[in-house]
Amino acid sequence: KAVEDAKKLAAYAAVDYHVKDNQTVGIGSGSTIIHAVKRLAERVKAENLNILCVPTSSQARQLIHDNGLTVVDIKRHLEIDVAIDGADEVDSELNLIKGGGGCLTREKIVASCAKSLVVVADYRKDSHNLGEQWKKGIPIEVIPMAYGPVSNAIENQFGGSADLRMAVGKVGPVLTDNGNFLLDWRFDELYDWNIVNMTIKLMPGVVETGLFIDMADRVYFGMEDGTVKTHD
Ligand code: DER
Repeated sequence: KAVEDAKKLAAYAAVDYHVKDNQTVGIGSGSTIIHAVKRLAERVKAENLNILCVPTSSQARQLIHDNGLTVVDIKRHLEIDVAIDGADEVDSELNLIKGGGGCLTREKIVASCAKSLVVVADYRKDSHNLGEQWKKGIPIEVIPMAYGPVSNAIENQFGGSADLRMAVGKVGPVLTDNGNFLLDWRFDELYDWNIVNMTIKLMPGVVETGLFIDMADRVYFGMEDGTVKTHD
């Protein structure tokens, strides 16, 4: 309950502060964003706002549609005013681990096209260093054929273990919206995440990493005591 309330607090604060009339808004994936979309729909209705929404996943597309908001395709809306998204963990430099929901590639694409990226999260994501609270590793999207070589390359270069993400509702590995596999790399020491991100990105077969380095402009944390903490 406390966590859900915290997600809602962060989401409402972000939408109320950042969304203005006649904007194109990138909509992230996960559970916190659900509150943001509900708040956005409330404001659109109450204030008769003209808002276009760019989804970052099939979940986001459905969420936008189910809330009566307008879905648009990024290829015709390259200028995104603000992207609002969740995160699995945030460090003191606003580096993010994303991809717990498996949507990191489209999330990063939309975020890269946005004038600003605003993250909404509950207090469990507020860390000093990556890995303090998020123990499921850094998600990496790979083309299916490459999951073995990439897992090997990461483990040989950086240690830890990079494991294929298996589906729950279906036998076999998770398939992303792009038809790819996901590795979750559980690292066991701290690194210069910018170097790690660039190194892994260059490994043949890697589509995208869940390391969002120097991308977030502001994070809204919903706190346990009912306050909202922002970090720029
Ligand atoms: O997968 C992602 O990056 C999502 O943004 C997700 O991890 C955030 O999840 P939550 O809002 O359900 O915590």
